[in-house]
Amino acid sequence: MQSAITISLVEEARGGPFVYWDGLADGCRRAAAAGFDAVELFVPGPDAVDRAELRSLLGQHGLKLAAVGTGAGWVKHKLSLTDADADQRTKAIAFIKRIIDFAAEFNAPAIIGSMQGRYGDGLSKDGALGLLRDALNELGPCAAGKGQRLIYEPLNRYETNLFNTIGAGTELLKSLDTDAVTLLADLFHMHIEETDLPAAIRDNAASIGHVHFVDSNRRAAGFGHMDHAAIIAALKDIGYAGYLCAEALPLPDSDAAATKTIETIRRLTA
Ligand code: LER
Ligand code: MN
Repeated sequence: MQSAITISLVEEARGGPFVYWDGLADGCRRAAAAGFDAVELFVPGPDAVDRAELRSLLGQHGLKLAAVGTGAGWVKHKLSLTDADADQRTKAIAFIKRIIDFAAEFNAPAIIGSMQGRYGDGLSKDGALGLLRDALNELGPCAAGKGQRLIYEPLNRYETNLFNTIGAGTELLKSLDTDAVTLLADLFHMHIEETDLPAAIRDNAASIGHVHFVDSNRRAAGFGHMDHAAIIAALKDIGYAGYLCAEALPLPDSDAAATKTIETIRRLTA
């Protein structure tokens, strides 16, 4: 397992669960100093990051790019894959395709979280689920064409009413025509929705492609009451070799959140 930490470049998301907020250079420097293997970026859009600058910063600090989040499509532009309006859905798909391409230039996958949307507002549950499947069936092959998977993130009930558990996410993957989509197990969402986190990991072993490694209160792993030892034991059991990425609130500050995360990862993966 490898470690990663989030950098948000989206001003509108301030207050959200990302560790670094002060730009790419600052985030990369601090991530490397704290000992992380990689960074995960939350970008305002596909052209917001200067490719040459990112390549240079990753090289200079010996970091990899773990993944790129697409959530700004929702936060900034209110784009969703399950919008009742077809033009809005077309724009949402185009936005994600361009982030898939950007991330793939750095050998990283894109993540679909809040851009999945929700049903209601003119759409039935079945209608929304059908639209989400159609979108993933279109976007999965785009990612595969670039040598990547596409990461789909089940969210807790307060953020979506589509898929809330890893088991439901696995059923979604099975219903797709593409095998390029994999699941993001975000421990905070799982803490709200799952009956038993280690069991959910073991039961859905083949579906899990990325982990948001965080605590029960969305603070860094070690600052809440989650049993990370049992979770890491389950991830070891399934042979998980992907990232443990800190998508956590910068509390009491970014550096303390980073240090607590890396201590927890090292203690439990040693
Ligand atoms: C995105 O990764 C996520 O988990 C959201 O709940 C954060 O806004
Ligand atoms: Mn997450």
